[in-house]
Amino acid sequence: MPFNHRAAGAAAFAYAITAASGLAMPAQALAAAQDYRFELAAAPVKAGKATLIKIRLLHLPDGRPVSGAVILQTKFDMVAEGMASMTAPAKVSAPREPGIYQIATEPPMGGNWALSLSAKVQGETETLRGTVAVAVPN
Ligand SMILES: [Cu+2]
Repeated sequence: MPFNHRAAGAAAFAYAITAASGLAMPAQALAAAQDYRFELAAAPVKAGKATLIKIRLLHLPDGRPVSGAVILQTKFDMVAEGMASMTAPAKVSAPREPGIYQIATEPPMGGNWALSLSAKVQGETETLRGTVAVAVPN
């Protein structure tokens, strides 16, 4: 049945195009990432030494902290002060409080830093992304 075969192929192709452009995504999935926010829970203590940044992940519709998220990527830099090349390590360490994520770092200087994160939350298909302003004391 060559005709049916071709029709099925065309339909699959059309679906692939729509999915790639994002139009096939359910409205729920589009809203999901916007339902979350990363917030600073505790700032680093001092520049020039090993310190912890604590980040809280909030589910905005109910205001609850979200536990069990997997932090995929972190980036800690001074782009906000025009120092894009100044970065510091930002290593995820084991969480100790529900909904709080600990990032170990050692910023070489004080000032306005930004911590960018991406994370996966159970039950959400979209990857969450956020940037948190972090003031580092000298
Ligand atoms: Cu700097």
